[in-house]
Amino acid sequence: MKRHTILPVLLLIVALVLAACGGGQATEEEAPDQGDGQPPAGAVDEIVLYNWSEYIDPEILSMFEEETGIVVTEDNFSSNEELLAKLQGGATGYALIVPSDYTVSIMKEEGLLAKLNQDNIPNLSNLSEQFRNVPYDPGNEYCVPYQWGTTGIGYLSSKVEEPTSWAVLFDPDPDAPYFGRATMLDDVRESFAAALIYLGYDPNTTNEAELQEAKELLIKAKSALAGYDSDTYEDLLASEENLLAHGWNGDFLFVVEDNPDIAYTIPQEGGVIWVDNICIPSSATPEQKEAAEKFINFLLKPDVGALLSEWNYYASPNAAAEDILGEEFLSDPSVYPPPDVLSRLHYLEPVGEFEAVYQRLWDEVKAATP
Ligand code: N2P
Repeated sequence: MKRHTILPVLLLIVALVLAACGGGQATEEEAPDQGDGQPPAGAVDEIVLYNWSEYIDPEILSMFEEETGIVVTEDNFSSNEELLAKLQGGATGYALIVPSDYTVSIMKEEGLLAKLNQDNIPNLSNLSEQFRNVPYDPGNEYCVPYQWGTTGIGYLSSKVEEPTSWAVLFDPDPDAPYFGRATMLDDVRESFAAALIYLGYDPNTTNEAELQEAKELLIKAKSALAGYDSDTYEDLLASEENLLAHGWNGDFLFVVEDNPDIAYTIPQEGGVIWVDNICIPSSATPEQKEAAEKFINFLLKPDVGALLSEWNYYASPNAAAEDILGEEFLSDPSVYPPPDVLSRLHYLEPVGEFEAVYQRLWDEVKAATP
């Protein structure tokens, strides 16, 4: 073979070997034209992320801006229903949103999500296998799993005995120290799920009689509640204004630093498990979508995925990030529930027409005097 024919063949062999070596390993690929600190001409230089409160390390936004020149600003919601209503109402301007599993299904059905251009998201390969094929979005056609976690009870361990049953909320003892100093999530599906699970019913039930029973229980629980809260309940525990709260695991773990007395548990009857996802609304412009895909690809870098979970104390769907997170994090049972706990957890699912029934009953709960 002549020299000029050998070279391309050699290059091909090197390329094939490199490709083979890279198989199954963590990658940190960059989508086209990323990394020069400047958005390309005609591209947007600012996008809005519509997210749950305190759900991203601000450092991640700064790092992304430094790398791409794109500023990510945040707007916050407190529940899936608030996010859904906002999009259903025709809100524009959001490039990224973070719905939970069951809400992804609803949004897909209602045409509220844009399909991802996976060519712009090569770091998708860093996701763990199980998160490449979630039932509500097989193949990550619309969304990328962001964090996952559980819903249970946080409490001050030196003042309250470990709550082993949801009875602490649904059959509250007026003499208990937490009576009047407890909160429940201001979240229709989560609060109904807690009551339905306590009753031994399916948290996705569409049986009116079961829902009525759950409603009565939620009203009864109000006598022990200081209020409903999904945004500051962990701070109210940390300051010891409250002693017990229904909430999300990572939010409690986040404030252990401020008050080491805070503990988290999932009652014996079970709890909720959820996966939050980062997606692009169909109302995003092509330029916003391109910037949003850059951001999603950035989040999927192993080190960025690790930063996200380290800051949030939520479990990572990113296998490459988990390699960095290390054993201590991965073996924390409050973050990664052990198999016996996992077997008692339920995913929320869309309930179709019944969403309106849940909402009506929830409005009645909120308006009721216990
Ligand atoms: C973060 C809230 C977690 C979202 N503050 C629960 N789906």
